[in-house]
Amino acid sequence: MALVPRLTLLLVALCSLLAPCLAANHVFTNDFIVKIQGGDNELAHRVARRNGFINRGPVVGSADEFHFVHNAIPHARTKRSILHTRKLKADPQVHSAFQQLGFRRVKRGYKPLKVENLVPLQSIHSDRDPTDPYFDYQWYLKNTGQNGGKPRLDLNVEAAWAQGFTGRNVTTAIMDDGIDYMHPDLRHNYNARASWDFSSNDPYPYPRYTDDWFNSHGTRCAGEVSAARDNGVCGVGIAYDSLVAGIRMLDQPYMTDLIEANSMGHEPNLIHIYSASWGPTDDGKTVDGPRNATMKAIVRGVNEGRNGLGNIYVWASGDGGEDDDCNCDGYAASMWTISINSAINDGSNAHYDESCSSTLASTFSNGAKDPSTGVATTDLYGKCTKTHSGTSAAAPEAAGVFALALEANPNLTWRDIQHLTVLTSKRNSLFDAKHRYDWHMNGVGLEFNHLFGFGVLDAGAMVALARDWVTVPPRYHCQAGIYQTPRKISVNETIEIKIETDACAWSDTEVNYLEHVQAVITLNASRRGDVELFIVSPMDTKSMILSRRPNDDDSRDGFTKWPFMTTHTWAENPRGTWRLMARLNSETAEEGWIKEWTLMLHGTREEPYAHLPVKDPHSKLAIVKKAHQDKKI
Ligand SMILES: *[C@@H]1O[C@H](CO)[C@@H](O)[C@H](O)[C@H]1NC(C)=O
Ligand SMILES: *[C@@H]1O[C@H](CO)[C@@H](O)[C@H](O)[C@H]1NC(C)=O
Ligand SMILES: *[C@@H]1O[C@H](CO)[C@@H](O)[C@H](O)[C@H]1NC(C)=O
Ligand SMILES: *[C@@H]1O[C@H](CO)[C@@H](O)[C@H](O)[C@H]1NC(C)=O
Ligand SMILES: *[C@@H]1O[C@H](CO)[C@@H](O)[C@H](O)[C@H]1NC(C)=O
Ligand SMILES: [Ca+2]
Ligand SMILES: [Ca+2]
Repeated sequence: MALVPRLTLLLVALCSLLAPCLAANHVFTNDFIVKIQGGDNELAHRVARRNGFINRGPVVGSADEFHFVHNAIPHARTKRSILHTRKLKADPQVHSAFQQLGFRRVKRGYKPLKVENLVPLQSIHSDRDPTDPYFDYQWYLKNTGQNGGKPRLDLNVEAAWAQGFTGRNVTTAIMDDGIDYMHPDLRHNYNARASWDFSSNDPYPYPRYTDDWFNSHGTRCAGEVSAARDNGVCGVGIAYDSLVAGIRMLDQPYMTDLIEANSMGHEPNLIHIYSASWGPTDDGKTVDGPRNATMKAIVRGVNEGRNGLGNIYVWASGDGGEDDDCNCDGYAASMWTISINSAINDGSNAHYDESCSSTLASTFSNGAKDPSTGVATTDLYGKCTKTHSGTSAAAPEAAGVFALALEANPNLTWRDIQHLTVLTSKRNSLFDAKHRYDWHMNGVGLEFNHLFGFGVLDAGAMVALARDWVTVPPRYHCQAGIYQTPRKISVNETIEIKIETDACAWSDTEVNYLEHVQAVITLNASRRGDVELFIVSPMDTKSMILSRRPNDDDSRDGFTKWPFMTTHTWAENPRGTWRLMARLNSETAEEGWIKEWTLMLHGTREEPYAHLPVKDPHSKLAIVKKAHQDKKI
């Protein structure tokens, strides 16, 4: 498998593109990544001490890079500390020293909703329902139509519990603003060994108090995954016998690459799933993603974490609403994260939902107005809430469902989890409130939607298929083609560029069954936000890889080797002609240039589901297998 070189290539691509966004308004922190010749921790301590620094230890996943801090430098300043850096670099044992930039990462949907006169619910207890007082408010677990919701539009968790799976021995890390680990609904499921506080460098990721309870986000997410059952407190977690770890990393003045990398690489053999409900600012004009060290940590997590099976990174797709596009968020758009959008209790998308072709599936979150349709879960200081919200609330639900699947089959790899998600998510009654994005069928019969990915997670179906699962064949990375002649884009005219590919047939990176597809694109435009991009697969599946972003008025940076990703062509055969379509959607005259398009195909050479038994002839598995059989010969 030619894994390493290709991954490195993508790494370089993503980082070089970030250079432009780092050009303006720098903030420099008191954190340095220092590379030490022949690095060991003892030597690093000595080097740090003789230069007036403290060595905080090795950078996760690196043998010779260390995290240094200096006592005399403020946490954030606008100037580079040239003298300190120069002193370090003059040390004969120091190979390189980089002062860490500070940047913004925001929680998704932390804003508390006003709670007014919650309507008391009718009791819906059946014998097997949990007895927890808030269970009736957890419509996303069991939707009986309470508060105007659609009956059976839920995560179907009771069907997974009924098969005996409750998340035992699976740990989910909540990367956030801390966890109230003394909460009576969480403390018995708290995994202290796998927890850490990167915001203040200690083992206790307890949330910092503020009057407005701003730091309640992580605690609320934790309860969705792992609140205890039948204990008379709050509600119940989706995987109520699983463990949660707290990784506190959002509560310091600025984010750094080091904090993100250390968080995403923390205890990768103790932690199975990492859940993130934050990202670059959702202002509809930011284009940003993981920096160098973080990218390395993610790649290492999926390749080496969980003793080689790969960590599962679950990502909230974003709260920027229809004016943002989650393919401009390098975390959500990554192949190595599972990006989760949300639907509300009637099946429509929430007003804050972003759309993009990299979203894999959806769970549930709060609706626009009715406070009793929020997400009920644990809250700070032993309390409960009914109003957790945003795609923030959606990502931990997915983490909980994946914890159930991992208990059902601990051998699942990070890719198996994505395949299971594709095959068991349901359209149910999800729809676009504004009727812009319909459901479409891809070339092998899988239904997808630009807002919801492959639909809403179904815990019962996922666990059942996980039990029978046979690990998918090896993954290959095929660079299918590269287009490099500048092409002008104008208003009211769609240009089309073609790449014809044999998908690396007869080479050692042949891909016959797709997983992710990336269109790595360099372009500029007089107004970046007016550019719309689509790719069409040889099986005629059209993905919108960039939608119009009215607030993005960039005219300088454009996109530099940005990896736009689509999941919509999953399981298709990639051989044939791929088309890239570009246009500027504007009232006024604009112009732009597509400068480069590299088509990257990721998937398997062998049929991925050949060894799986088909139990239900109407299942998506049956449909895809039949499509694969029909296309053979
Ligand atoms: C990030 O990685 C790229 C490619 O390896 C390198 O050119 C660049 O200098 C790195 N940036 C930092 C800040 O280390
Ligand atoms: C639970 O997980 C630990 C660590 O991954 C493992 O060593 C142990 O065997 C597991 N126990 C069970 C009962 O699966
Ligand atoms: C996991 O893999 C091991 C070794 O390949 C095998 O013995 C075990 O039965 C598998 N467990 C499940 C649940 O598939
Ligand atoms: C975009 O690139 C083209 C070709 O390199 C150049 O002529 C044009 O001035 C650039 N436009 C903008 C808006 O930067
Ligand atoms: C593009 O077409 C729309 C609708 O036909 C029109 O209103 C707009 O003025 C056109 N834009 C330009 C720059 O010609
Ligand atoms: Ca409880
Ligand atoms: Ca966003």
